[in-house]
Amino acid sequence: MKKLRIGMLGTGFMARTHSNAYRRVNNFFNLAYEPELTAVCARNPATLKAFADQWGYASTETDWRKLVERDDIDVIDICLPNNLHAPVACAAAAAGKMVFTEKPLARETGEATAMCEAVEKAGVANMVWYNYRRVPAVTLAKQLVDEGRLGRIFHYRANFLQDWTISPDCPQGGNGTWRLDVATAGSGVTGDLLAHCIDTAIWINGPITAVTAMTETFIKERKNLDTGTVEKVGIDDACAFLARFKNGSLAIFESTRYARGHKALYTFEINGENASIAWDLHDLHRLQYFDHDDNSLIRGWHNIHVTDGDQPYMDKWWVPGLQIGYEHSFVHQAADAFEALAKGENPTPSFRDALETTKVCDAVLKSAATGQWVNL
Ligand code: SOE
Repeated sequence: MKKLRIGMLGTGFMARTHSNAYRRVNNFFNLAYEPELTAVCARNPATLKAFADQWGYASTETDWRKLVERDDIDVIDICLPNNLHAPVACAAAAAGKMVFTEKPLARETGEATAMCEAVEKAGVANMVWYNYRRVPAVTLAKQLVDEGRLGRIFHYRANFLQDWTISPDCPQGGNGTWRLDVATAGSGVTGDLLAHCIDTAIWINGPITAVTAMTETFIKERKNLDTGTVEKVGIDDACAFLARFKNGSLAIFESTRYARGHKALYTFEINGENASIAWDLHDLHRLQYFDHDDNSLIRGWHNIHVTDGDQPYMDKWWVPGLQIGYEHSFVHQAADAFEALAKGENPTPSFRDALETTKVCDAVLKSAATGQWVNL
């Protein structure tokens, strides 16, 4: 088995999800590659050591430039705040490393395009961790659409609702709360949450051609933990937009961090002429499916418990009826990436695939700022 030496950047929530995927993937999938946790890099030496010990990284670095230049690393995996994705990815590509990055690809289209050009010029494999594609029920939704079971698609509807920034005392800047600092994050819910919805939507239903959006920043000033001062908030706290797809269907997307009671409620529904599909992250192993061809006496919504070996990824896990969870979507993405590499293909979504999502996010923010429809 060929070793893939991983250089992880970051020690936060996403570094944990990716590290867990690397540690478990070969226990469940037969792959030609085996990741090796070679080094992890972060600025805080105490948390860095604790993370390296807990996850079994063989060495540590406190300067990302050193990690990127090391000869004993094959893959640079970026789990850093969004403003660091472009500089690290471009340097890693120039150093000949494969580059994986947590979503979104970048803060905006200019940076994202530079990242695509860097990996393509260097000829290195690249991937963005849009993990929800690899939730088995979501993969099954794509399979059903690709098989043509829905027929012509009319509607796509998606939400991503949270409630963790309602308090005015929640700061911007700092660990985790960098997501509220526009200079670091690029945008608010649009780049952080709607990016997931847009990635899934494009993957399942094809390109988005036009958007019209509104955004709101409910709390106008917050303390910035990096500077210690109270500063204007530049991110979108909530965003709703309408969209048109190339296939003629219409969409409505909504995201907010002010939906009291909702912690990470990602839902989507697709309505076609023959059938409809609905999915909910809080019940992620179930797919709701309505088929108009069912006998009218028993026609109704099927509540599919996606645990059968015939369903995507499930032959790799337990026995029918026993479900899996959030972390497995990352294990699946790692498995798919290593299978692609073994075939000499680039993993998906590639940087260029993810650039499309960034372009839609930028169009949404532009539309909200101008009050106009924006074509893509
Ligand atoms: C934000 O709270 C967040 O952690 C996102 O950054 C992730 O991408 C999403 O999957 C869950 O919510």
